[in-house]
Amino acid sequence: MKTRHITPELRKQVIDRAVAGGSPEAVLEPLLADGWSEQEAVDAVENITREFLAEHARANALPAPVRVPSPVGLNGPSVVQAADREVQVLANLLLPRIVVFGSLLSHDECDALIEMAREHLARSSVLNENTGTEEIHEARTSEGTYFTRGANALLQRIETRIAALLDWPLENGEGVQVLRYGPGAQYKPHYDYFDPRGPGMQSVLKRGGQRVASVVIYLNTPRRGGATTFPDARFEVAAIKGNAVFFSYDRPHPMTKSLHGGAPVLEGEKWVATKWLREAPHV
Ligand code: PD2
Ligand code: ZN
Repeated sequence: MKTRHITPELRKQVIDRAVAGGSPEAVLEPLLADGWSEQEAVDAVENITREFLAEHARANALPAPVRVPSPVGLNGPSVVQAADREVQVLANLLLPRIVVFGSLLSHDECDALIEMAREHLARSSVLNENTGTEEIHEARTSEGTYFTRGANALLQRIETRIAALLDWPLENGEGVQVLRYGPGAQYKPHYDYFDPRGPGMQSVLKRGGQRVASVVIYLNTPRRGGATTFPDARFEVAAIKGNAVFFSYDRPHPMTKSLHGGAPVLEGEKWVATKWLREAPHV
């Protein structure tokens, strides 16, 4: 779409009004008074605010925000159609951005994923951001395995469903990781994005850019413990078979408040499937 050229003076008027907290009408007014159509003015204000936020972020040494999956708005539908399945929206938080989904997978699908993963489990590793290599670490005491995207019909169906639910391209998803936490096992609070300053990160980022969102799907209901915690929000999501927690982070920075962990399993075991979404196609 071709956008109409804006003079620096008009641009400044729009920014000043937006920064002063003006209403949408007040922010559009200088453009409308200059003879712009409403659609031209709305498009221009969107562009100006995006550029202004990016400039502000650069000036304050913050990474600029990027687009992230945004599955549901506030007070929207309680049930959404995600390709072949109806999924419930159980909770919705803006900061950190979290959506809790009910019944993303059927119980049979959960059982099938566990059986697929069981024979391939190995102690989970953590990415060393200095070297870019995976290492065993006491912060993550689960066992897990990773399936390439589209590895079989079940994964294809689940990945298609998640892509529809999040309205995010299937190709931008990493493969599914299945984790098993035995009694006492946990995943201490961490961020899922990659620290772009890490010297080993360039090769990771080359394959689809940053991670921008995560979906953790509960494949069973542990008898006690094993919630997914968000310490900055003092919030936790109970692990219930078939349900899932989605969270997004629009830049690799703690200001997203996306710090999260898997609390220790106190009784029984806990199985999850994690899907990470990248900015661009993950190869
Ligand atoms: O198992 C969890 O609840 C959990 C918590 C934090 C999983 C992950 N992170 C992850 O797979 O990144
Ligand atoms: Zn995580």
